[in-house]
Amino acid sequence: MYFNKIRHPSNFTFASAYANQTLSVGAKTVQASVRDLGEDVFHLELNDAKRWPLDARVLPLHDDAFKINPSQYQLGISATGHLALTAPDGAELLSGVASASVGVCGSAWLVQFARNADMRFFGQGEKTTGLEKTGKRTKFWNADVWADHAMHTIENGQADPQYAAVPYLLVRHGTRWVGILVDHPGAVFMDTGSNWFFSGKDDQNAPPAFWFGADEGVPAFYVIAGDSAASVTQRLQRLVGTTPLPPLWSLGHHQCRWGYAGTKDLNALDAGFTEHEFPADGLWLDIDYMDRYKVFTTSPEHFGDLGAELKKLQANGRRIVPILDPGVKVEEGYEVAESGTAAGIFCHNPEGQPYVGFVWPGRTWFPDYSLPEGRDWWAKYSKAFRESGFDGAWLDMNDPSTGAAEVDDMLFNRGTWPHWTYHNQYAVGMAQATRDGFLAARPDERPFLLARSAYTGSSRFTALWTGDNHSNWHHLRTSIHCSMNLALSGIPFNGPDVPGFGSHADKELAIAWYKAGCLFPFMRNHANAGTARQEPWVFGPEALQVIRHHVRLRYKLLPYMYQLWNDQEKNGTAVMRPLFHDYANTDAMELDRIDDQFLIGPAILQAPLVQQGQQQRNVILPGTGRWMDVNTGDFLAGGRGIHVTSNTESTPIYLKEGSLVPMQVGVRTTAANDLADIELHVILGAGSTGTATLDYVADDGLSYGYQRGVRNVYRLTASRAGDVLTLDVSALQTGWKPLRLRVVGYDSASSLQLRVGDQRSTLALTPFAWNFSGGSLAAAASAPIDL
Ligand code: NBV
Repeated sequence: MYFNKIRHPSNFTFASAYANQTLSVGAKTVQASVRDLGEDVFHLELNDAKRWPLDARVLPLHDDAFKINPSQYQLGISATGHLALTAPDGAELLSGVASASVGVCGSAWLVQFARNADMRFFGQGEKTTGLEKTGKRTKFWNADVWADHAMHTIENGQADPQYAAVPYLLVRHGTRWVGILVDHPGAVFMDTGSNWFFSGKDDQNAPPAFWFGADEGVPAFYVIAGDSAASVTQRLQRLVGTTPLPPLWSLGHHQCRWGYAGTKDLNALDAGFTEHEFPADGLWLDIDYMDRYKVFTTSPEHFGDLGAELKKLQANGRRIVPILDPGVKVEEGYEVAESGTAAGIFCHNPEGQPYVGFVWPGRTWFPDYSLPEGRDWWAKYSKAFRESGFDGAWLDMNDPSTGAAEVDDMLFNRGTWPHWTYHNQYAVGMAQATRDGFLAARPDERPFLLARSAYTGSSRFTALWTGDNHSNWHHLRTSIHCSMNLALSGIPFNGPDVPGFGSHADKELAIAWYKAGCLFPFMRNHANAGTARQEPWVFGPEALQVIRHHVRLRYKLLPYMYQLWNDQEKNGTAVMRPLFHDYANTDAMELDRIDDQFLIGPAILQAPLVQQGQQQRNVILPGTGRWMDVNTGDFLAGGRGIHVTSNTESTPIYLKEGSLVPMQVGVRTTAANDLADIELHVILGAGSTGTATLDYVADDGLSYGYQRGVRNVYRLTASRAGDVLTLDVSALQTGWKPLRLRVVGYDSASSLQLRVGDQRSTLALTPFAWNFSGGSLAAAASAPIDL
């Protein structure tokens, strides 16, 4: 696979006429159908059994999810073969390049739209190429990054493609937004105006355009139109499938390292986190926990009584998450290899033999997850793995990584599908099968999986980490826009290795990365074998204090984060997102150029310091409302930029006025939590005239009880007059244990008028100060209220 060459429109023949769902392309024809799915979501597909005999899309997307409103926009092909997306006011939002919008070149196909000066591009899944994707040429092909790219390009964040392929483009056109999801599992290419011609010189003859296409396979794509990035992103997520509500523990802090091998390491970590009063849920095991790297085994050297040893750790609140690699060691007598052979579920090579690659155990065979029976086979082992006591699974090397062996020789569907058909989907099949196994073992427990590779729709089954990054400042900055673009592309549950996998992290970087990363959707400390240790306590007492404080903050904010995951499951709303997701650009404020600030849900804005030695920065406060600076308690007018200085202890964080932020009680020193016992922080400053509302959802954070009504939902509405806060509480659902809450006010709030149903009472708010992020924050709290 060439990563640096993509097909060029010059070699394509373009459609010149369209009638009766048939496009004339040169002397030939292809079938073209446009479907309006509702809610301004469209699907366009071309068919020609000779050119594109294979349709390898195995994971159906939710085409039927858009029945609420009829479309206002229109996607159509004119009689001259011109493809256009038209807005309700008649404006062409996407306009095919004149006489050259849909083209073919043998089995390759390409779609080309005119590119206007006011278009900007985002999304593209997992890339390290910056927040904005304008002027880029790229491929979507799951890479085994450290094996496929040169190390210096990886260290500098220049390696493209990465591990996950999500061929999605989010286009801003003035005040409107369009999402284009290429519905194609093969190697999709895109050019968003790179003007790349020869030796980097501009192609002067080319009309300004952007294009996408693929080398072979049925051409198809979705178009989603709307007035905001948020509404397009929500519909994309509903289309590809929303992320199921994760178990609460998976949102905590995780500790990993290549080298943690068994009970001895796990016990030492458990003791370390306990000793340092540092909350941590997940303790992870890398490849050494296996018996000679054989998947679904454990090493007798590193475990005694596995079940009992795991239970002891679990009793202390730890969850154990080992790695699973798909490659199965070729070895006589190894039960997994023999049963896979007997079931005939290993991928073939072109000679009809099991395909052999090279992973940790040496020669390996690869389960063919494209086969339902291949997935069932893997699910059976995953079930046993879960039953042995492990809590989650970490799915690595699923790009798939085959060492020195050419991946193209790995065929799917009993040798009948060429490699390109399923390469990008391989990780999805593995995740789907593992999840099935976990659910078979514990039908009433939400599984947690973390995968390295992914494709469209994978967030239905697994979270994603962004693979082998480096402990350097560049990767810290990159992690912000990479995670945001993943969320915009339908993979919201993601995060990087903190404070970097390869290279050695030093104290300054570790502190900065923990502060910047403490609210990312997924948070795991992980390091490469041979690098300097990077457990949170190795950087000295000052670093430990700051790092621990921000991890405790993450735990304190878990009830808030949990609301965001409920919203994700229900509505597809992104969790971590760029400012332009929630706020429109203005001429004075180009929010879509801000790549080092982010929102965690609607209420939290973070603007971390991500340059070495940096002590001050500009911060954009978007929107027309005010933001509370958590380090001073000041309510600051939005719609402007401010200059802030910071220090080692703190990171700039702002809470949006008009928010209700549920938090755990007090300072969190362990991973224990209870969503029915919270503080409700009312972010309304003096002089506020608005209201703050939240439908607070609470359940056990682990089971599927919430789907059977075993949960509570309270509608909370707060307002402020002078120094008096008012809070209305009404129960929308009461299927779980009743809520206990303490109301916390700011900016001299001194009393609370509480209305619960018909009952009214007045409570005093007692002043106290707490440390949100390094500074002392003046607040006032009520006594506990039992609902
Ligand atoms: O299993 C070892 C590593 C793992 O620690 C890392 O997180 C994965 O991305 N794994 C890759 C294989 C080795 C890569 C050099």
